[in-house]
Amino acid sequence: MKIGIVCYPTFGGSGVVATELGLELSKRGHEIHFITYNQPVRLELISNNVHYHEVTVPEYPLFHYQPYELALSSKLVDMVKLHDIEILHVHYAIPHAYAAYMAKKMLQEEGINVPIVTTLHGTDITLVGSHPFYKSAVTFSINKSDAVTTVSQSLKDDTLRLFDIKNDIHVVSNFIDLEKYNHKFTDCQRGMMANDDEKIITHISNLRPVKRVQDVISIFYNIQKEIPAKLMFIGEGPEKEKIELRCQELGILDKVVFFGRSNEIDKILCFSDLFLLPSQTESFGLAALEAMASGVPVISSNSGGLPEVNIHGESGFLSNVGDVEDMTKNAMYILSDEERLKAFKKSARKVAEKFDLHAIVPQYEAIYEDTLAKC
Ligand code: GMT
Repeated sequence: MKIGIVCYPTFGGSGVVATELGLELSKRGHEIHFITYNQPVRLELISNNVHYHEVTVPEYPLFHYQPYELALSSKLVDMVKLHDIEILHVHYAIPHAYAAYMAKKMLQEEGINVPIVTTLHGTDITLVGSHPFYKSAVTFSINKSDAVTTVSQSLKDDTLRLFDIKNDIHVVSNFIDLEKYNHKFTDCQRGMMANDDEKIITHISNLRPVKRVQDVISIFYNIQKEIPAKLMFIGEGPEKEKIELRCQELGILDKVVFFGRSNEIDKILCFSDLFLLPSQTESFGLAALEAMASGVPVISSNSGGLPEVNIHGESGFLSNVGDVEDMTKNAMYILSDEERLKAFKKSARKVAEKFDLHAIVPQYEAIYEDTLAKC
């Protein structure tokens, strides 16, 4: 198939999933066209089956807001015609599903039919999409999609609860390329980051309020009072400065490492002992899955889709949002006994294996085939 993929090209989970999906589909023989405003961060153009088409929005002083949706829908029309793209798969409803629908209508005028598959990723439903300013347009574009998927059962439930949805929603979990995380311990260069007796605790996110990074610091503060430990922060975002200040106030700045945005997440996870994800809401928690695939147990909140990924007592533990005490207790339970830590590492990896991309990518292929046959 010739598939057009629209996504945010950033470090966010939806862009990562869209990119990994496109790359895997290309390995399976499909021709993939990424259409977005920057080259996706995890996209390496190493195959002649993968193409990237940039959407450019010229600055015009008359416009207070530059019309990205318009530029995107125009680009979609042009690329579909130029490359005979058969199906468009848009990741994140806002504004991608809306722009794709406009493109579809324009193409219909020329007798070209291109079905749209929309994958909802989380905040396009829970935080942003359900805002009254966007709700009507989001409802409309979901209902006008030819197929709709969510990355967890929890997100499907939220979508049905928050919007008046007329079409079926397929749950297709996020997935992981397990081979990428098959490192040998000797590759990890743990010694560069910590002493042998120190435990390494990691958090990866875009450091937004929804990630509750202050809870990450509180949990780590409690842990390092009991055992030698270091905290690794990967990501950039609006909470960064507050995090630094709080670490300084608590006198733990020398135990905290800030990596910023990194494309070497697998290398950092390789030497991690525990992953913290105490989010307020999380449709899936791809970062937790990446940690588990690296054999890193997860201490997370039990919000949204996290219980579908982090299995309580197997890959780590779940606690109520904001229950720092319980999260600390669970973290200490795992970290305080070497044999137990080893067992949790092994079982975290085992749980991650259920999300193997080889099992999940064919589910998207089946949806494309059904959608093309139907439309
Ligand atoms: O978590 C973020 O802020 C980024 C966001 C995105 O849209 O890129 O992530 C969402 O999609 C990921 C991939 O499907 C999920 O793993 C994340 O759980 C989800 N984030 C939230 O629901 C907050």
